[in-house]
Amino acid sequence: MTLNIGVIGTGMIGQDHIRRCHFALSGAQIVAVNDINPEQARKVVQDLGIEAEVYVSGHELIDAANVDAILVTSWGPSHEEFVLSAIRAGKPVFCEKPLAVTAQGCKNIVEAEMNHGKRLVQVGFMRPYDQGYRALKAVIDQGRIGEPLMLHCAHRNPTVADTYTTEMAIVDTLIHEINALAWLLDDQYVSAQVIYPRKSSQALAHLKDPQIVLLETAKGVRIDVEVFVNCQYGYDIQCEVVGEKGIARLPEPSSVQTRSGARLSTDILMDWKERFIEAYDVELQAFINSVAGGSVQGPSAWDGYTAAVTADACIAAQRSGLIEPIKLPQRPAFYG
Ligand code: NAD
Ligand code: ISE
Repeated sequence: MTLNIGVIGTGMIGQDHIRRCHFALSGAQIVAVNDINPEQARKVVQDLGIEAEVYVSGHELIDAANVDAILVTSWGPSHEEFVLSAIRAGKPVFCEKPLAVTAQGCKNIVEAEMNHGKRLVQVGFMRPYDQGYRALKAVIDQGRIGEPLMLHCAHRNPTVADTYTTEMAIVDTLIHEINALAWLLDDQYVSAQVIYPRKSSQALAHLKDPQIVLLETAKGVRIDVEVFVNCQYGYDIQCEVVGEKGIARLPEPSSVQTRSGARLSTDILMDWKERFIEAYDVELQAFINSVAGGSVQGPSAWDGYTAAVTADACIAAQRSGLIEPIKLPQRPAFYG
């Protein structure tokens, strides 16, 4: 059976997910799209050559009889209303990060889903689907480096848009580490601190860049994440786990090594879409398969909620300069 998907938000990642669900993955097709800018939605449908109906309202798309499942790839502030609407319609929904822009918004979704009585929501945290992160987790889980003690991580973008703010370093960028590192360590955060190194001259006046976020976990692991979104040289994700008996590093993306002109070199990717292209494929194929199998799995609304609570503490730490506590509520049995 083919899953009929409706997509809300036809910007950068919306277009990429439409292409992958319709052409690259199996078991699904895109039958409906919506964007607050309908011209853009029409153009995307035309450019990709797909036969999808363009809806002027995201809510009408959700309620359409031929739409079995929804992808929410619109701007973050609109996610909550569309996910709640999908839950009301009883339809599975894959929502790009962030699940909602406030912890309360995520909580509203958790409560609606629990009231519905069955999981419907998967959040677009793709790093747990990345081969490199999975291999790193296997090394940790097999005890090959002993108990993890410290993590040194970096999330670097070459540049960002002028609209990118100091808080977005947390809610747009660090949010991936917040989710992935808790999963990697099977641990949860208890405190956060943010410190600001010397500011890069490449960053706009309003933006503090780079930033170092220090997280502490319940087991006492100390994590430093450098968020540097004007690093110029590439899109670079680093993660080194220091254990009691050894060190494990996230593998670099595979790339041809060249020896030429007295240099040994490999290219560094510039685009996040390329860096995690396989992980996006695997996460969305998993969503399609789990919907077909009758139960949504993968990163849950609860994971979206706890990431938002952690992000709130990081933003408080950005503003206070202090170590801020992170109080995560008990995971309900509903979320396993
Ligand atoms: P974008 O600005 O390129 O696209 C967003 C689209 O949503 C735009 O076309 C906009 O017109 C549309 N939109 C906004 N409000 C809407 C509404 N109320 N109803 C319908 N459409 C609306 O942004 P993007 O880079 O594609 O990001 C979209 C979302 O995906 C963001 O939440 C972002 O954080 C997330 N994202 C996730 C990843 C990842 O690695 N998982 C990567 C990029 C973006
Ligand atoms: C973007 O919004 C993402 O989610 C990418 O995965 C991320 O790494 C990038 O830095 C963000 O801008």
